[in-house]
Amino acid sequence: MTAPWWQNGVIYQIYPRSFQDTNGDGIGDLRGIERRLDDLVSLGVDAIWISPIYPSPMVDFGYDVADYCAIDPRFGTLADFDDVLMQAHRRGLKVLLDFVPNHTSDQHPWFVESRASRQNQKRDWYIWHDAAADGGPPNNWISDFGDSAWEWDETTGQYYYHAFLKEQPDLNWRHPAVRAAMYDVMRFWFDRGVDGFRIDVLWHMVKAADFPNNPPNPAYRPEMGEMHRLLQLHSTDQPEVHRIAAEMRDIADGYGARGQGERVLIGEIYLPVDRLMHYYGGERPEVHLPFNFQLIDTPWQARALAAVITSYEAALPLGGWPNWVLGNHDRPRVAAKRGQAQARVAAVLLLTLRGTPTLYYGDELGLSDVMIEASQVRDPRELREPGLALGRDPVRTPMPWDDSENAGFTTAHPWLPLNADWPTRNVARMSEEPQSILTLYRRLLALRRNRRALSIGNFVLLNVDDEMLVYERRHGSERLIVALNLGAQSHRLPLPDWGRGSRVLLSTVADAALVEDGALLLGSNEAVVLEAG
Ligand code: TEU
Ligand code: CA
Repeated sequence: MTAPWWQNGVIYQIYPRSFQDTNGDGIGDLRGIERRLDDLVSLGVDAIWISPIYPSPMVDFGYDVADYCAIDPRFGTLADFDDVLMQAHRRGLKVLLDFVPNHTSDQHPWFVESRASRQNQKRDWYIWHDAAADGGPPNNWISDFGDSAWEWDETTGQYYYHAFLKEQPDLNWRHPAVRAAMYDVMRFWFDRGVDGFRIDVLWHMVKAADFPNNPPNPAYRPEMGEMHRLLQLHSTDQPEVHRIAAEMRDIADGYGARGQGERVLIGEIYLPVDRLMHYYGGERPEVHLPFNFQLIDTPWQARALAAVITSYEAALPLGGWPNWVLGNHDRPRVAAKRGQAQARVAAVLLLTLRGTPTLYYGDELGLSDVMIEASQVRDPRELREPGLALGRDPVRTPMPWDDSENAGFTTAHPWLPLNADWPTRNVARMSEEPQSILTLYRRLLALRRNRRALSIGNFVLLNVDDEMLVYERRHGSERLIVALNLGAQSHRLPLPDWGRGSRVLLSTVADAALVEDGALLLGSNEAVVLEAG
């Protein structure tokens, strides 16, 4: 039996504003993505996920959607999108869109209607509530971007709920008409040929019906950001969300069942593993891949990583397919957190663990967080709670393609500054360098494509100590050993009997790893993939 594409493939996240500009406005666009498809094929990924491209006031850079079934003119037209889709498919690449169902823009016609009067037929499409007895907000819920999650509406004399910005009112998913309208949106894109969706804040979509106060978070420290003052016990992860996820899955599965290609759903869910697992579904299947963000936050130590991997593997429900993420457009980049040497080790980890990896654009260059001057800040998260390093601009900077003007990203002034080292840290240059992290990513992706042990094989933890993490990936007679050195000391690791004669397929460090007398000699900050035989 062959595994479906979303199990053995690798997903690549594109932040479209920052990928490739083609019309000289300093903002990436769909034609830019189309122009770079061959680069993605040569990198070796299988699918692209494009962050939102729908018409939007861009208060949250597209996560405030004003029309779910169109393309923002800054990114192009629906025809441009169809071209991207066709050109991607011609190259064997799948295309995933970002679906933002929890909230719309306050400029969406639905919300314009909803706020027009209490009698409007779309009133209940959003979450309206009377003031508390003292005239204040209905409860203590805090927006993820700080401050009360309730906004007073003068015209109609009620508060509306927004888990994010006040310009992002939450939809009322308990309303059947909302569900029906949003399911039609999914069909609109599926009918055009889209291969799946990454679903924004899936765990936020349903709130406790009686809106009780959230309890205080005992672990809260101010530098975490105000949202963490409370535990989001009643505002997120409610039991009713699972029915919605199952209904979405039904829609996706309908296409596969009709022989129109398997469509995938990926849920953006920040929850502890035990809660996360529920989103695979119970009696009814839910999302194929509930995003697993643990590699982003786990301390970069061998024992901590081993614990995360084994506990996640153990928690997976029967038939649940794992997935791993090292970075995205909201979180610090892996190179910034772990340093350049360990960013290479992280690449090996991401691409040799069991489960679908999602790669964040630029991480294949070892791109780090870019310092943004106060005057250049664009992210509302930073603007609302400045100075806590919560801003996301540093990880959303333009892709450096070559050493021409503005790194080949744009002929205009880029919307965010480029990484200062772009004259050398760029795709063209690093493609020529046999030791670059980009070359490492290419080789890893090629290896993963050629070795089923890596894409769909079993995972067995072989060894863990203070600095070394060693595991086996096995498929049939194909047995690979992956050894990571998370530290700066070199190590000598005796290999299991079956692996004594292993040869090195790939290393993060030139000519360092060695198999000698049945032991592996691993250099400082080195990760290797060995093949037994
Ligand atoms: O992110 C949800 C989310 O959990 C993060 O916003 C998180 O709260 C924040 O980044 C903490 O650092 C999704 C999108 O990925 C994000 O870009 C949007 O701003 C948000 O939803 C609202 O749509
Ligand atoms: Ca542009």
